[in-house]
Amino acid sequence: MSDGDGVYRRDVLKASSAAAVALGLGGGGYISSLAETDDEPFSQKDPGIDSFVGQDEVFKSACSPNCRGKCPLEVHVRDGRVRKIEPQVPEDERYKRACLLGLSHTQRIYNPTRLKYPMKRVDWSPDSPNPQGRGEDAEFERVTWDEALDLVAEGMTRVKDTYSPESVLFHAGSGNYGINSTVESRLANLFGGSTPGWSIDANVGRGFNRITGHGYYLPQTNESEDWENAKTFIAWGTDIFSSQLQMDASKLLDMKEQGGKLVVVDPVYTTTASKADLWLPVNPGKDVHLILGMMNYVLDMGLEDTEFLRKRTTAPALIGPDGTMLDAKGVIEGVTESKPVGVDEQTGELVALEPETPGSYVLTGTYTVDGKSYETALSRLKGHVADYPVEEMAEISGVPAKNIRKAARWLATRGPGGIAPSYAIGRYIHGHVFGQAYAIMLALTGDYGKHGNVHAHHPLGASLDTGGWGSPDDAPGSKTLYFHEYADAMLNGDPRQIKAVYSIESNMLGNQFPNRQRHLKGIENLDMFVVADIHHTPTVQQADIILPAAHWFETEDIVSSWGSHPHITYRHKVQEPLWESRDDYYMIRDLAKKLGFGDYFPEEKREVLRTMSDGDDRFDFDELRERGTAHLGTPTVKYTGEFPTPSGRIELYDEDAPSEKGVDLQLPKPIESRTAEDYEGADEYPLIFMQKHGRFRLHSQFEYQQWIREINPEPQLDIHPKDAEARGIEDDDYVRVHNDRGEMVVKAKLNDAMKPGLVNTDQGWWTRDYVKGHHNDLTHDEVSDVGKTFSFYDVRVEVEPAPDDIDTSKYEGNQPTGADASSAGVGGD
Ligand SMILES: Nc1nc2c(c(=O)[nH]1)N[C@H]1C(S)=C(S)[C@@H](COP(=O)(O)OP(=O)(O)OC[C@H]3O[C@@H](n4cnc5c(=O)[nH]c(N)nc54)[C@H](O)[C@@H]3O)O[C@H]1N2
Ligand SMILES: Nc1nc2c(c(=O)[nH]1)N[C@H]1C(S)=C(S)[C@@H](COP(=O)(O)OP(=O)(O)OC[C@H]3O[C@@H](n4cnc5c(=O)[nH]c(N)nc54)[C@H](O)[C@@H]3O)O[C@H]1N2
Ligand code: SF4
Ligand SMILES: [Mo]
Repeated sequence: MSDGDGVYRRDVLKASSAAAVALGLGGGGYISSLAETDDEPFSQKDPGIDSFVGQDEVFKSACSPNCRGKCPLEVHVRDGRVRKIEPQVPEDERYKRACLLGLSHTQRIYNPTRLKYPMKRVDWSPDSPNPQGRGEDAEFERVTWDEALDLVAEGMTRVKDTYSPESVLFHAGSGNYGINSTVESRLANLFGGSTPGWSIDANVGRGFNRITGHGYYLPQTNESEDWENAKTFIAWGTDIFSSQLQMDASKLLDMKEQGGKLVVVDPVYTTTASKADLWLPVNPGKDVHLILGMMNYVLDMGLEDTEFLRKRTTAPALIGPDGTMLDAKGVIEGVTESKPVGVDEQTGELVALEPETPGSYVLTGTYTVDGKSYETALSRLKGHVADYPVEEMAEISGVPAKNIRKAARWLATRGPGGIAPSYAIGRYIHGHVFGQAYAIMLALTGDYGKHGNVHAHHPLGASLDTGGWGSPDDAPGSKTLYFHEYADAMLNGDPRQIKAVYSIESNMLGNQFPNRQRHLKGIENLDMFVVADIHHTPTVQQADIILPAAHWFETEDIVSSWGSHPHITYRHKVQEPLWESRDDYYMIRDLAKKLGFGDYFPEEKREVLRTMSDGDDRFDFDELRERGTAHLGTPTVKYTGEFPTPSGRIELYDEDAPSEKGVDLQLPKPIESRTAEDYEGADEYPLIFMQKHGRFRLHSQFEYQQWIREINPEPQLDIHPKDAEARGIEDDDYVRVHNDRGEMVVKAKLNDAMKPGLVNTDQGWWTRDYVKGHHNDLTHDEVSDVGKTFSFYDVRVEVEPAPDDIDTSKYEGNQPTGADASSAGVGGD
């Protein structure tokens, strides 16, 4: 039953208005500590196991951190309090989902780390920023919303007048997939500020794009409901059962039940590897060697899909001695546009290669045209991969030769399938070369455009098309600043000086950015740092102005399912924002008013949601509100048409390829940085350090969740027993992990699933969770010319027993919340 407001009421016995929820109704350990009332403490019984049947108001909402879930939820409210969360059945029922994190929002919404009031650093003002007052010991005082936004507007205007409008950066992270980052961009465009470009997760996709025209983040792939049709699924550097656990992982099991083979390429024996038919334990950073070995085998054995190569790739295209492709324009009469040229097998004549056109084109060989010798792109590729024989690649990659052959044979001969890389390979600095290489490998095996094909470990999902709402026609517009440019922009004015930052949905100094100390220095150079967040994160602690954002259940929104299922979800407001927190929309609207752009932001957010929806003809706004989700009709099978490349075909040979570190990349060649054996610092820092995306947190969100802490109480360093023994380290010892940038102290966990030489600490922990330091004190912010992506895992460290005098008292005794949750007092209590 619906009340017409999209809110479902199931047998409401105790009808209670959601709006009536406020402090002190109920209570609980958390809320009573925050409520500043003398209400009776809430029953200590876990609210999750209460019986609710027939007593709840049920609201439709969504969980939306940057995982691949974006799970539609049903939120149960009783007596004015959120009691229980359940998965909501979306339009396509096969995508019903939710993990423990999403089901634990009862703990998040009443958590003591929530920010409660707008705050100002006591020694900061727009004309006297006192940057030295920032940091761990910064003190804050409560201000009204009006005062806070006045100060922000004044700070922005000052920076605009003193430097330029672009010196104000409107930053957004990946904390929430509602509309508010678009709302923030609208203000940025009106103001003429800087807006963020992503230098995270983009590496592999960039390489893939050079060959197929698709991809920036991971390229599109068939919807996961189709994965069961794969005959061979190579999960390449992805622990799907940890990082896509909510839904897509189960599709691998469906595939196995249908007889498909699961191959896992990972230096770690992960949960996903434990389900594999074949595990290839590659050495970190050697993926390009490995895939070149596989290509070598496929071409050597003649297993390539010749029909596909002729119809959809540039395999038959003639390449000249100087590396340029022969152009049909000027060579073949009547052709007026640039096109690659092939040779007809039957007639021996030159033909222009049209997209999506089969023909009896010659695939290999050398031809003379106008006295010059040309060879086909496939011949070039064959010649190239001949330099990467299987046995040699086995030696380098650490994968037995027979298993390299087996994986390649399965992929090439068992029918449709594919390679599903993750972002991990892109966390090595030249990871784009892998993107280039596997795009070509899947062209050899003909794995594009069919049921059962796979190109990434998650599909792209469905996003609301916000039209041009983020950039009004009459706005001066904004300038992109890539994440990897932030530190230099703040410190050195390169490529332009940044002096103020307004940040939403990001924990940039607590997890998002590598080389934390350098970014902290950058922040020191700002005149104003404004952070809006739900929780008191390490980034919030560095702010001059703190703006408390509403929890997701306290906002109305439309949630896109980036990287996930094919629906968008309507988020109904379950309760009013607690304390003085606010939906970011209203903060930005009021700030816009103070900056003179008030007319551009309607009073009510729903009006904006409606306007955006009206511009997207794939769904109806009112139906979406009523139903909760809308399937946007994305096609299940991808890559069925012409490729968006100059030739309309997959370009096996990249004529205009960039070169990097002196290596030209017309065809994929391994380039390494810190994983190379001869890397300069390899002796001093012999271990590769990664920070896996573990199942216990979503980046740094849910760090404070008590249920999770009970099973995963503190950060740890996964280290192979041999590496530990060589350093005199035993299980559960505290260790110092260090390199030339910084250090951290964590508990060691001996783990023989790790490849020796590789250590790991799951990302997502806040500074307060470490005994000392932070994982991003060890990472660097270098990017490659082509990949332009932070290489979080291309990092070397050394590990030693921690000094005797470290203070580990926060983890002594049985403290399920682990680190000192109660010290998060800045929220205003
Ligand atoms: N639970 C949970 N899920 C998440 C996230 C989260 O924080 N928590 N984050 C989300 C986001 S934004 C992202 S980008 C994705 C990330 O998801 P992934 O990209 O899958 O995650 P990673 O943890 O970086 O790495 C996956 C695997 O790569 C392996 N690996 C490391 N080095 C190498 C190598 O050199 N070669 C190969 N072949 N494998 C290697 C690791 O051992 C690991 O098992 O996950 C998303 N999902
Ligand atoms: N060392 C290392 N660092 C990494 C990675 C790694 O592999 N290794 N992975 C990187 C990757 S792939 C990614 S995608 C990034 C993710 O980095 P971030 O984008 O910073 O992601 P989160 O940690 O989820 O932080 C989001 C913040 O937004 C807040 N938030 C949530 N909803 C809202 C809202 O509605 N309004 C406001 N104002 N705030 C809100 C949350 O409370 C949280 O503090 O981290 C990167 N950092
Ligand atoms: S954290 Fe991700 S997988 Fe878990 S419930 Fe939320 S959206 Fe779904
Ligand atoms: Mo990510």
